[in-house]
Amino acid sequence: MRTAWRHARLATMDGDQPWGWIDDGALVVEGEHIVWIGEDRALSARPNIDREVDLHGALVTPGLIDAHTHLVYGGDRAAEFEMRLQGASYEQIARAGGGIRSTVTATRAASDDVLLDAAVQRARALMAEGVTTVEIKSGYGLDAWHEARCLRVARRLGDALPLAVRTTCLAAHTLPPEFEGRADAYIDAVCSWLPSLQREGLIDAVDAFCETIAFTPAQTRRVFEAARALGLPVKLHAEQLSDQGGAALAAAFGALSCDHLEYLGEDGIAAMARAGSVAMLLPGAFYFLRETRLPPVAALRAAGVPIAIATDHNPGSSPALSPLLMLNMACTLFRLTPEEALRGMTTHAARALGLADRGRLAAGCRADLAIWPLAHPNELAYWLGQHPRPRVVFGGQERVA
Ligand code: DI6
Ligand code: FE
Repeated sequence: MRTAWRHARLATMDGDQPWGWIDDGALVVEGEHIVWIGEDRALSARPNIDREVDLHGALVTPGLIDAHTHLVYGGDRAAEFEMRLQGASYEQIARAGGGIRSTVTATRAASDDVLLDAAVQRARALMAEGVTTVEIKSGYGLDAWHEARCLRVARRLGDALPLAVRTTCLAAHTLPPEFEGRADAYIDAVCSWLPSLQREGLIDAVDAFCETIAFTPAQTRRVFEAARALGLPVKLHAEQLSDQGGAALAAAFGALSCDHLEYLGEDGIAAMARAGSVAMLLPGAFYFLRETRLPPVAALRAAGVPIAIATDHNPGSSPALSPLLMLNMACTLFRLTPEEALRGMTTHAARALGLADRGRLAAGCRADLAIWPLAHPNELAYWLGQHPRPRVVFGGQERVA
């Protein structure tokens, strides 16, 4: 079955032209993939089209990719938000045993179905704004049983929804209370869980939180060595609250991405450029924690490091479920151009997940499409507080989000 989607204004995000623009374009989809894309007038020469859909000039982009989320967790942290407004800092709350640990308690107490239902609601909000692929990290279980359980919930979410799910093990997120004062022993435990998690098909990548309130570079390195021994790619929460040299360490392991990066220095940028790691900027966390130190966008651009944008959805530092709001914040707070922001949630986000078959509209790529009621793609980063609702096509199938 070959379907031609005709008369679209295509922001392919492929190639070097602005937006990869095609003014009156068409795509031919067979199964889950795009088999042809080009000017609509060149389509008439194509034989064997079974079905035609006229898009009447609608804007089509690649489906959005939210490549950094913590979507599976129990409870919320609204009370902690209130404490921060009464003067406590994110770090103070974490050091006092709140923060991530309070979400660990709530997550361990929640049943699989409760975790799944909540994650499905969140994922539907992302899909309603055009997300077709999401990355989901563990990191609120923090023991072998609960980490595996949260990753299984993430996999079940991918079965329950048309959305594609990639999973990342973030067991090295914070020290669980059982290991108080024994961080190295906890890292030993994390390394020992990875083989069975991989055997069960639960992890596509391995992440860690390298920070004064979490794990040291030496501990992070041990997690990365265990990942490398299994052939698993790594990524890192790096330089979010201070410069630990985490990005350079991750780059030395060929990291797919280094994420947050407000405190990234020149050595880290050079190491990322050499390794081809993506800089994953997370404006939701920057905003919600009222950070003032900006990620070094100009230096990243100058070094040719690809920049990606994600929601970082999590209950503590970014309870955001609007990818389009993140595009706006990437522009207003980090001064990305609207086109850079969209590349950050398409082409570069795909690269941050190690996926070559999506994030742009090209022959051979998945037919993951967002069809927008908008005149120009710069509007994706423009509207604030009320967002356009796209029609969404997941691997060739249009589904109501
Ligand atoms: N950095 C973050 O912004 C999230 N995790 C991390 O390592 C926050 C997680 C949380 O506060 O629950
Ligand atoms: Fe995160």
